[in-house]
Amino acid sequence: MGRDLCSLGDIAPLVGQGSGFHKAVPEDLFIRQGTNLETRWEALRGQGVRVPNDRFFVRNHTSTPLIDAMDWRLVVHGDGVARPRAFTYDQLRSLPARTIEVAVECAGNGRRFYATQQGQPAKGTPWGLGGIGVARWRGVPLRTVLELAGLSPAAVDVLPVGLDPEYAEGGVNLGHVRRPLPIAKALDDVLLAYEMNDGPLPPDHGFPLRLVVPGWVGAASIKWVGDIEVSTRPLGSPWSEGLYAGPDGRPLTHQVVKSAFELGWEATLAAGRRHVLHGRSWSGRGRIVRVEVSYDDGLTWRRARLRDRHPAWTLWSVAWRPDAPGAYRLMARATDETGATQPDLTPFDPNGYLFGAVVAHPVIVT
Ligand SMILES: Nc1nc2c(c(=O)[nH]1)N[C@H]1C(S)=C(S)[C@@H](COP(=O)(O)O)O[C@H]1N2
Ligand SMILES: [Mo]
Repeated sequence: MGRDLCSLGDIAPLVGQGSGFHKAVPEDLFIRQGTNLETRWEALRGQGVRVPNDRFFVRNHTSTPLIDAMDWRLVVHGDGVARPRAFTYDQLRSLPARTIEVAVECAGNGRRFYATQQGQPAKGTPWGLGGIGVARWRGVPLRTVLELAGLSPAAVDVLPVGLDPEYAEGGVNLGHVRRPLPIAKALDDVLLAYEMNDGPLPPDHGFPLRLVVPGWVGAASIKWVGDIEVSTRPLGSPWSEGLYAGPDGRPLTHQVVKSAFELGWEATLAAGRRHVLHGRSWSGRGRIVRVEVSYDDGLTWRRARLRDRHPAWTLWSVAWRPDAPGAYRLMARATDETGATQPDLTPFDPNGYLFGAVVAHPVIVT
């Protein structure tokens, strides 16, 4: 596995705030979800397209490792490359760079609504809608690195492995976080990122290097990558079989269409006043073309004004003047360029992945 070149013994997991994060975890920016941090949607109000690093969600299977970039290597090996080799941090940074602005979103984003809206709890982290962020990522195309290692035309799968501690579930050690990527996607638009929002990748987001796999479930975007196996035979891993697989057993790929209001849960609004509400909608399959909003539990819908149609997500706004005090439920429903629209119900998934139904966001009018 090339472990001689990137010894795990050199990596001291750093425990910040007692829970394995490196960044500060202020209550007004994050909701703690075990080893993960969910971004509060009210913390995105007034932000641009990109989510600042200090409020970007974190999904850690274990804890954030602190890695010395100078000791670190990216090892590319396997029967799918003719010239297995190790890259230093500086070598990677000197290769032609690419910059993309795309989302990383957890497959389980919205999981808790299987329970709260559909009455069927799914197992796993009960994310609201804050398991997503958009950043500017800069790095080397995975394709470049594979080609430098002498990629074989017979290669079918690529397996990036994380250097964070091994992950155990139900008493079973599943090893290091890793997930195979089909060669077609690996050669298409996958980035090996060393920068996030114009600075070095922060420890919690994969320093010194992570994959960014556009449009796909976040689990594909392996952080703290130290090793990439290239294979001429299909590869498997717990993160593609069972974990992050659909009810049909196939590894999850694209994300679904979702929408969220930049408002706190049960936010308070004054009656008899005009409010401009803001929100965002996104899809793993392309741009958002339409967003509609309902204030009457889905009886009537009106178009939202699309303010920034960024390919990663669309920022929108709507005006609302609630006349009477009371409890209301705001709904937003988006359609992407493939014609996919958010449904009223998401077919149940016992693992709680890909919840795409319209979310009813409670607000209190006083
Ligand atoms: N090595 C490693 N990579 C990982 C993970 C992890 O725990 N370890 N979590 C994955 C999951 S499930 C998601 S959703 C994204 C989250 O990326 P972020 O923490 O930068 O937001 O990282 C992915 N890459
Ligand atoms: Mo995830």
